[in-house]
Amino acid sequence: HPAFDWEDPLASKSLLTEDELAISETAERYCQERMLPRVLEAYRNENYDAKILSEMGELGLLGSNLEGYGCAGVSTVASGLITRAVERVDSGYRSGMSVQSSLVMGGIHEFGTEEQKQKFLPKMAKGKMLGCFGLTEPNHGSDPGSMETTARPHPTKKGYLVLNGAKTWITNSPIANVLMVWAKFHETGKIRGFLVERKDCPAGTLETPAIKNKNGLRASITGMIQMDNCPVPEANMFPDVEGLSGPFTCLNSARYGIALGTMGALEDCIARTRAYALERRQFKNNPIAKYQLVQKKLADAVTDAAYGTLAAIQVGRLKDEGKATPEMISMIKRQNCDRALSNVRVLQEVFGGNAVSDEYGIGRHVANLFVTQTYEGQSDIHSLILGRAITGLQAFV
Ligand code: TGC
Ligand code: FAD
Repeated sequence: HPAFDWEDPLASKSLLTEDELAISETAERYCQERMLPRVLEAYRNENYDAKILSEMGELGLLGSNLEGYGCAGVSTVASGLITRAVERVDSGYRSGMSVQSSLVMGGIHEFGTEEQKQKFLPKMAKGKMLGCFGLTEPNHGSDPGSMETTARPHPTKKGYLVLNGAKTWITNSPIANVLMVWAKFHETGKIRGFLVERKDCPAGTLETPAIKNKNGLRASITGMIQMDNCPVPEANMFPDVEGLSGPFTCLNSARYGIALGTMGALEDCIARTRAYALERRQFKNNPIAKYQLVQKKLADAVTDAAYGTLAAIQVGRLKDEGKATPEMISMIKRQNCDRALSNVRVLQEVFGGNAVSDEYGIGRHVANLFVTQTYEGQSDIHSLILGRAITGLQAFV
């Protein structure tokens, strides 16, 4: 009978097409050869190298599942295999890519006018123009529907609106050329989406200070968006979408990417732990991998990585057939983030004191995976989304 493969225990590769396998290999090669050597320095010094996005653009990895406008048009599963390859190196690098690809390019592709698509997407696909997604505010995170940011007519300039308000914890905001900002529209009080171009904002109307000294996701760059009568042309507003379905549609894609992405981080921790446990010897010169308690930790982690991967592939297939529901995406985002975090916290124990050294990489993944469990809907919020779908009763308020 066939041999058991601890790196792909339930043969998930057998569910992939030849194209998907080739895309996954290209992404894994780039990430291991080009990204991995940079991550330790980036994480230590909180130093995000924006060149990474242009390198990914060269390889066609940005906005990869979008059709046209210089994008590759691959399957949802293939785009998830890219996020998995990136997150195997670091969740922060995956964050920078998810925001560019799923949230900003995905939003423009879904809701933009033809002119907006032509203007932004080809440059963004090459990583020559960088984007960020501003939904969360200092007083409104899990409940973005209560946001305070407003869009009102410009006091003097015809055809322009002004944005006022603040967004916080925004990945890529300090380096973004185009900022997708969600704000309440003056006439209706409904949430609308705006594409703010930094180059067109007069001094003092737009500030994007970095949030420094993070204790997770240090290889990504995070900041605020502060808008004080920030002008934006009416032509830069999404024409038809209003309400939370705009930002949440973008989030469906990004949350899918996180579900498969976090499996990459978990798999990297499994590989590192296995290698360490086979090498490290304690008590009668035995490798600690020989001890049952260590083996159980690996068995749990390998099982959760395999289950999480299969579930994400299934939801990706359904998404491409138009049969995925947002609740399915909540389920895999919540489960995969929770299981990845819970397992890596346990695997960390196998490294003993060495877990405390950043050279071993495991502590970095633990800190990062806490963030993945928190952003794009904290896990308890996804529990409530699922609970509402199961019972028909709303628990948020
Ligand atoms: P609710 O009544 O549930 O819905 C309001 C409107 O939105 C629609 N909708 C969706 N549409 C598409 N996809 C989804 N997943 C959708 N979920 C909801 C819904 O149909 C309705 O439409 P309409 O036309 O009837 O108005 O709204 P609520 O205010 O009760 O929402 C509650 C809750 C908890 C579900 C929601 O607010 C939530 O998910 N909160 C979590 C917030 C969140 O995820 N923030 C993410 C910020 S971005 C980010 O974190 C990026 S990190 C990126 C990185 O670095 O990788
Ligand atoms: P809160 O909403 O204050 O929640 C705090 C706790 O209370 C959570 O555990 C939550 O589950 C719980 N809670 C809240 N309401 C309920 C309830 N009704 N019932 C039960 N429990 C509840 N946002 C963006 O818009 N764009 C980005 O690019 C972005 N990038 C980010 C990058 C990083 C590094 C981080 C840390 C965050 C980022 N975020 C971004 C913000 C992120 O989406 C929010 O942090 C997240 O949605 C949670 O909101 P909050 O931090 O305000 O927590």
